Amino acid sequence: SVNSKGKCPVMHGSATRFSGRSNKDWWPEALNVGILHQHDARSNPMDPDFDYREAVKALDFDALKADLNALLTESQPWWPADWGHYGGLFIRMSWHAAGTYRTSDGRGGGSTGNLRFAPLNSWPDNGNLDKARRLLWPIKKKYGNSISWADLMLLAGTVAYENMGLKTFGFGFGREDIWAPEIDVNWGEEKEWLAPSEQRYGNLEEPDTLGPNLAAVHMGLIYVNPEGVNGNPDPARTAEHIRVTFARMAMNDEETAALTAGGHTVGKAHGNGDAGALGAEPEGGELHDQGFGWMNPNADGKASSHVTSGVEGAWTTEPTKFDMGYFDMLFGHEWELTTSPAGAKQWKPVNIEDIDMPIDPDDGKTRTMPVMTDADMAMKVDPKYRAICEKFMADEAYFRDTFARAWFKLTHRDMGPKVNYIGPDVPDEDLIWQDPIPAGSASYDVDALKAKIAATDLTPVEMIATAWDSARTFRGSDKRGGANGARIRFAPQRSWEANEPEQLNRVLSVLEPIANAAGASIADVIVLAGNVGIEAVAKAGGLNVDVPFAPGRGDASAEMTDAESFEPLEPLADGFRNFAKAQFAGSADEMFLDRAQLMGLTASELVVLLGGLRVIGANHGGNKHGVFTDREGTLSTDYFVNLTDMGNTWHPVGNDMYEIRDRASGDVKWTATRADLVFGSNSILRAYAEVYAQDDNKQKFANDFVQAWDKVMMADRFDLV
Ligand code: HEB
Repeated sequence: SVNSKGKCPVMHGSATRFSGRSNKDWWPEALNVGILHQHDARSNPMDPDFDYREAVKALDFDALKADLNALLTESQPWWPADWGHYGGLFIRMSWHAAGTYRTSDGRGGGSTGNLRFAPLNSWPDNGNLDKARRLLWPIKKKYGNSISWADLMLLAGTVAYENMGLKTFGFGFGREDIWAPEIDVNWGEEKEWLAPSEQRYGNLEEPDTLGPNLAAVHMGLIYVNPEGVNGNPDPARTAEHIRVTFARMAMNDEETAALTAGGHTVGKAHGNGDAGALGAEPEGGELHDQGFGWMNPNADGKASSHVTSGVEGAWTTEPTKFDMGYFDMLFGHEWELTTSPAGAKQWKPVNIEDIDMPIDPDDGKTRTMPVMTDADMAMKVDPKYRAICEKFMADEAYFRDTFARAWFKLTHRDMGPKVNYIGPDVPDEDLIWQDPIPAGSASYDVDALKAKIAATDLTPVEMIATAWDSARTFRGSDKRGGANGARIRFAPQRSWEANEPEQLNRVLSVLEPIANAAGASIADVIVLAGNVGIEAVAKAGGLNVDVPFAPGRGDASAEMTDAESFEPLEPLADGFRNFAKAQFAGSADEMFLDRAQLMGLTASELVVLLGGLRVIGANHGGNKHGVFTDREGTLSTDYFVNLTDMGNTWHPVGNDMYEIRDRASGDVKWTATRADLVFGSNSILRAYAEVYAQDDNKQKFANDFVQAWDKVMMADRFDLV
């Protein structure tokens, strides 16, 4: 084993393979500040000026698609294709790449190429998808930097569908690869693959009690257990779990039924053998396995010997065609429980005509038994899914269109606005889940507008807070939210407690007429007013700053806004404004870090912004926690100077609140929350706080603050890149 020190002649002076005990082992409660510093220039092998979005524009799209189409039917001896066609396998890869997306935090999804890395490359549910990537490798190799793995993995399934007879809704390129697994995604707490579902539900009988941010019923699964809840077949119960897990991926009942039916219209399940005999998953394999996992010692070079999920069989009579065969099979037969050769619980038809049976994947002749998983049976047994399937059966064109749209949404949901899609197959139609924003004017007089804003009776804090609230919803995970579109004017954002609705109404009532008169968008004016506020408070501190501004944001309308889909973007806490909607015991600092990561900030950006916003007085509702200064309203380094001053002492006073007292007199000078004191207690964050407390860094502080502010204001300006 790799941990047997005795065998190794090299002294383990460095932490190469086993690292000894890590800080995380010694201090499991410490914040994982490293989530702010992933995917940096040193892990990325591309040249510093490499821009994937530019590179992919130069791709020969037709040639790539022609090569993919050819590959689909070029069966390789090391992984023979079912019926000589890899379509099903590629589609399952695309679906599993995209299907980790969850609306709650926007994390997961197919836009990063993370299926190449652990844990996803080795999740039990992703069995044999390593084969799909190795099949694609010659194409990746050939087209090189102009096609990312992330794009290729989603394109492969999409081309497969076209090849099998579906008119797809389109395809957008533009997903840039990461080079190491993400460390910010919580995939669950369990210590064992496929641990019983109870471990992630408050109450397994109530599927919405699935843990926050999770969208699968087991550790290591994309959605539900194909054999039933905890492996106990019961389609009605499975249906309830499908509903919750798919909703967490932004899919409604109709999209869910379309995806399940359209997904299993092609391909087959693999369980014709001993699942227990399979070798290690890719990440756990031997050196000489070369990252190839789940080796099947009983493989005899036949497709029909593959073992993946353990479920065995095809769902339709012609599994290499996109047709209505899934419905014919499911609704045209009665089904009974059976067990696959690998021991999986599955359903088989009570009676079936020979001619309706799928043929053997190798010999193309022998008839085989079709299959339904418990999840497929759910489509028939659950009354809502059943009604939807009946509608599909009565109207094939409707089914095809609904499926094509749901597939497009599945594979593009985490790419952000439509301006991020590249290539010839980008559909024209705007879709509500893309959070559409019309282009705004960039040709108005910015300086004149600034002067008008400055002449209003709005205070700097009102302007700064409103700009911040408008921009801070941005999350890099799925590129949603942000100031563009000025959706802060609409439900649900207008009434979020985090946005101080009364103050917001007043600020908007002043800014809206100014925007209209100038021909600028309200979205632009909200940000510009924030900049006016920042320049005012900097000037008050004798600091010289010029806050950059790029006009051209647009204003969305309420009709372009799916209010419900914005609910997960509500800030339940915002450490930058020392706000928490409710008391989340002991976790204000964690929520702060999470928000900073979603906003795409580095640790030093987080620190400089926080310290500046505190002394400006931008706290929610004007609360005074953490306002470590006696000249509130002035941009200064006072927050850091006072945070690090040993003339003070720090005292918990209950409810996660603290007092900062003068060490000599004992007088209370300030109050604070965990979202303040973490910057003095966490050794990494403190190191940055010290930088900004230094006497020589006052101007650096101002510059860095403005730069970080601008980064937040610009985070969603995909229209400019
Ligand atoms: Fe699926 C396959 C389950 C959904 C697509 N799936 C499969 C399998 C299973 C399942 C178990 C088998 C695997 C092997 O190989 O063995 N799914 C499932 C579930 C669900 C699903 C439970 C939930 C409901 N799918 C889905 C979706 C899609 C799909 C949504 C798309 C859209 N799948 C699929 C495919 C396949 C599968 C295509 C085939 C693969 C091959 O052929 O290889």
